[in-house]
Amino acid sequence: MWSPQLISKSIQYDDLTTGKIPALIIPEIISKENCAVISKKILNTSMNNGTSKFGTSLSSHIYEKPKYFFNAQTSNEFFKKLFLDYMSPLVIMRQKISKLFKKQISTAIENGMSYSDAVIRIHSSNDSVHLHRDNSNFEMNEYNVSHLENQLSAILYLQSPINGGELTIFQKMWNKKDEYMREPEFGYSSELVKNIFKTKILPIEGNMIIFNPKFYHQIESVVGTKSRITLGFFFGEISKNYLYSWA
Ligand SMILES: O=C(O)CCC(=O)C(=O)O
Repeated sequence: MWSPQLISKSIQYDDLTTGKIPALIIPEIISKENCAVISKKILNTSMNNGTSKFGTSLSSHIYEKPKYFFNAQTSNEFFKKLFLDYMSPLVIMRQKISKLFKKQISTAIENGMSYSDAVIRIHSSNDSVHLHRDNSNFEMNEYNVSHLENQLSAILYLQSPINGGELTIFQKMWNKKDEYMREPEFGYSSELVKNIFKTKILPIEGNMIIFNPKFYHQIESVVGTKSRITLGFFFGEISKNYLYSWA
């Protein structure tokens, strides 16, 4: 059965990159109490500046490389300040990944400039994310990270919604020929995954998941007044023992 696996000694990096398993769940890497404190801080900041996304992402700077690195600097500073008062969830995520795969991990550097560390996303009632994939090696080849081998995605759930907001992963990897099914704005036609086996992951606060972003995936509609908050980044192999991450 193709279903998300809980962390265990037998899980290998390749199990995710080859698609043998859809995702890995590492439960409670930070406590629910810490999740609540961090989420409160994020929501307060979000209310003040009216944004539902914090942090610079490569996908919104595909053709603006200098601007991406400039914004990444500001956003990395912002995260340092945001997580100043307690053990940074970003640091904890990296430590877990490093221990799990026995590889070092740090944010990618290109020409002496740092990539963006991470992105926080807030999804409120009725928000959903359409079918998409996030492998960067097709349209982002101006950036060195797009050439990294075996790219994966790490997401930490900081706040669970009352209901909904599941991550659905379809057992189908992106292929260049799927581009004709691309929807003009964002993502792909749901026709692409009609009759394709799928699995769902509940966004449980404190849990980190690792999955292969080449698999088509979508976020189901959030139900209720509590928003769904995540912290995420991508990573790939710069060598067999070293991972570079970016957002
Ligand atoms: O938030 C999640 O569960 C998955 C994240 C996702 O789909 C994305 O970052 O593209």
